Amino acid sequence: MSNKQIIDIFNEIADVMEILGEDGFRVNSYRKVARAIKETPDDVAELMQQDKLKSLAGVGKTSAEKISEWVVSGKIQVHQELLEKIPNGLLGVLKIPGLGPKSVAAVWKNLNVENLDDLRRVIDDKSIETLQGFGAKKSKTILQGIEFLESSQGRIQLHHALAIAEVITGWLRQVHGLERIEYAGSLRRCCETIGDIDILAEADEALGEEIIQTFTAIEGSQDVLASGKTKGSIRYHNPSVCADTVQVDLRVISAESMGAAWQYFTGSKEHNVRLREIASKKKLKLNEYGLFKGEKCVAGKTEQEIYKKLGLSYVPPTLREDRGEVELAQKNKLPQIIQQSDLMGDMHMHTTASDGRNEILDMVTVAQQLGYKYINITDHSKSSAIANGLDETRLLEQVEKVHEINDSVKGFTILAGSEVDILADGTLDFSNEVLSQLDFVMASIHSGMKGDKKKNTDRVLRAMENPYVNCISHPTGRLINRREPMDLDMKVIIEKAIETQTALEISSSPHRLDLKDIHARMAIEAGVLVCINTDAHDIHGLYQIRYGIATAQRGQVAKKHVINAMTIDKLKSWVAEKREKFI
Ligand code: DGT
Ligand code: CA
Ligand code: CA
Ligand code: ZN
Repeated sequence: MSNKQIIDIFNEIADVMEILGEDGFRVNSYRKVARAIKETPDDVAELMQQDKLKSLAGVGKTSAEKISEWVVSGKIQVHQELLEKIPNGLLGVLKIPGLGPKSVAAVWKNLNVENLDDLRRVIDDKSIETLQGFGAKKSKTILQGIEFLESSQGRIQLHHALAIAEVITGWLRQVHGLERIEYAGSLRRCCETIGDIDILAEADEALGEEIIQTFTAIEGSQDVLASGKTKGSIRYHNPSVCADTVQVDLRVISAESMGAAWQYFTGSKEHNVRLREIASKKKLKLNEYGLFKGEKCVAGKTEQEIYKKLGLSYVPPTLREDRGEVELAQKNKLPQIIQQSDLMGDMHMHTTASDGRNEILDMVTVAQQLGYKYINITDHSKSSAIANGLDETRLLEQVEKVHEINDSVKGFTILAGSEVDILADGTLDFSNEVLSQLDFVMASIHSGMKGDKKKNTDRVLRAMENPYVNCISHPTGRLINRREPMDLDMKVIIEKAIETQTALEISSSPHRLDLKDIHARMAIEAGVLVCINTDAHDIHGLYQIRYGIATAQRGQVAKKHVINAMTIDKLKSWVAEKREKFI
């Protein structure tokens, strides 16, 4: 059982209650609990055992009882009873973007719509348009929503969203008079997946229509969902850019409001709610047009002046999730989050020796362009046979080669490492004698991830106990939108990481982002060092470090928490220390 299941159940309870027209306050209390569970790195089953459920925001006695009921029985009676009250297929109708519980209730009660097929039927025969608030336009949007739901899995990965956003902003720059163009929403906050892409264009109001028309005419604009003077919205799909289909919203904003709009549309919604509360305590009003005292706009041109007038230090977008950043900003105590320029090296990458596509020297060249002072070469070990993993002989040959190349490159260090497989019992693919010849060892699980929590966790613990293992790479093994994380006891792993002086990786691969933000935060708060790496398989992969940095920032990671932000000398003595302590 995982937190995700209980989050879904609580949200479903709220949705069904809303469809049934129940009290909004109670509906929201369920949503709050779902959100609190989503935000916590802790396992709810464990929180229950430790009698700590009520430490979650919004969880009182009743919700705690419901969570316990689920942990014990795998069910919640209220949930079951609610599901009895609506047709099965109605939950599918609820998943359509833009169709909230109130609309679902309307089509169900008035037109007997019980599932997606029924919904299609009332759209086709236009009977939906007879309902109050459901014109031809809304009907069309719903139909597109159904198609969208059927054609894509919904949220797309960060790097795909970024690729699309870059093409669109590039296209829009052709409009003469457009001053500035920026990303907002979850893309700017660098969330791991993106629901829709939000873009803001700063321009004179008179240019609005031209900008929106240019936007909706872009190649790949499959459907125009909205097209007005200041706002346009399209469904974008262009296979030559990316296989995903995604909604893109563009808003044209005047210079006076640009900061306010950028702040508002960057979100998150939860962060914005907190800001508006602070504004109202100061007898001010905050919206997407500016910060107002009565009718007078007191800030709006820049985000900085808005935060300042609210008495907050500027909150970087990656922190805007209402995870404590507002309180810290009030006290001027925001963490100095890690920047890409703080990194001194990348500790995880592959070359042609295993499944990489470039040579060691190619990787060095790009690493130097990125401003690094060192890299660690980590090809796969022999158990990863499909990845052409190195056996002992090939590894030791590579070590020699790395040392040779290292001697020929000035002012830069190439370390000889390995991404050694953690075997089923937690031992490693190479003997300690072989590992002792390496400079920095990354250890990973690549197979058998389905085991139970205890077994998985013990496997990682045992690997960390090896004196030569310096970092566990992509610790949970998840693949975003493709593979669930391994069931692991992250708390125990973190404790062992401290005890054994082992770092945990934040993999920058946009498919992984592993550790993820909340786990990274949990690790650094406990005192574990993290290592932000790309796991690059070619020179281009090295540039994906931006996603790892963003994930680390979202976890409030600072420079002092990052092993590869250390100088090479410090890094080497850190490795030596573990060996001295445990051999
Ligand atoms: P997404 O698209 O699901 O990945 O997530 P976002 O955060 O991009 O959400 P989106 O596109 O619905 O809205 C963009 C931002 O606009 C959001 O982060 C905050 C702001 N916003 C949207 N709706 C509301 C709202 O009802 N209240 C407040 N305070 N802000 C909102
Ligand atoms: Ca969005
Ligand atoms: Ca949006
Ligand atoms: Zn790797």
